[in-house]
Amino acid sequence: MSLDKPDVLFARPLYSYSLDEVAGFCSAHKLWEAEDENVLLARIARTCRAAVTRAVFTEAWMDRLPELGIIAVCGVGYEGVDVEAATKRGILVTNTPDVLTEEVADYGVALLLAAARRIVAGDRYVRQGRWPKEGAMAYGQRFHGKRLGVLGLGRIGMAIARRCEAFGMEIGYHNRNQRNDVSHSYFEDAVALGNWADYFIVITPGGEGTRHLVDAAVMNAIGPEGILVNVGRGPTVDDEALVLALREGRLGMAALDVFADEPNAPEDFFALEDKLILQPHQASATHDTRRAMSQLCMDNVRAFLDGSKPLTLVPESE
Ligand code: A2R
Repeated sequence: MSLDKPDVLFARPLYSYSLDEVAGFCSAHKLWEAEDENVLLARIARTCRAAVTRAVFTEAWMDRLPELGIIAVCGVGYEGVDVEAATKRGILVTNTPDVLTEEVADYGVALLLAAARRIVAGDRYVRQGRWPKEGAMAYGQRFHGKRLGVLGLGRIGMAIARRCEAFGMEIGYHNRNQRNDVSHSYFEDAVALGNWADYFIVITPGGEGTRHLVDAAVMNAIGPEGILVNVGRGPTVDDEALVLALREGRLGMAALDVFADEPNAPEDFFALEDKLILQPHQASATHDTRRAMSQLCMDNVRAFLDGSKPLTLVPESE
């Protein structure tokens, strides 16, 4: 420990510029830079009460840090931290909800619009010199006025729905629980929602509860004119089923910002140029929002170290 600064373990970097800006109050120990992870963990075992990560924090790390009292996740999804295991050890878990909601919603709508109106395909068409040779590009699909199915009508899902209502779209959704504060149509499962919807956006959390929730049956339900967008978590969509559904024309188009094995995307996706838009997980990636996420993450750490209740505990830690 440095003289007056508390030790904090950073399992993963915060977003690049932000460590000095938001973590100046602590003595930062960067696990990803350590020559030997075990040596670093042993050195701070008696003094480290707080840890920061972007997604994953293993039980092995928890075991190596017996004084740990908080794991602060920089992001809204925290399926990479076993909260039950943390709670058993008396460790609180926080995430960074709300500060990224509007950003992710903007991006989700942008992907849907880009797919429907063939904006990425259009860029390629001009660059490849196809316009003068082949004439007008194949038409896209109307966006405004369509039916949008939202899988996961939570904070971000609601922000997407608000935007799409402004486009004159009708909103339907599926959650495990029907909301009593909205008038949007509720569907009992993802297939029923897919059958109703023209376009379908996935914004559920990750973890076992949502793994392959969007399978071949849901893709068939969305249909040959339909568009599937995933801005939630990669494993929620069954990749192999998606490749087949797009190849066979059972699903019209898809746009993905998240993947099961990031930063790798399945090679089978690459050949599906005109039917599939691929993005490197950047729905919350603006300077403003990444700074706000980093700040909130460190505000949680600071509150804990000051003896106060962290600002945004995950529900299971409350
Ligand atoms: O199921 P409910 O009633 O708890 O509603 C939540 C829904 N949800 C699900 N819907 C269907 N099947 C499931 N197995 C399932 N699990 C959860 O997803 C809720 O409406 C929504 C999640 O909303 P929030 O908790 O408000 O999260 P937020 O901030 O909108 O972020 C969603 C996800 C993150 O977890 C990251 O993975 C990603 O967006 O960035």
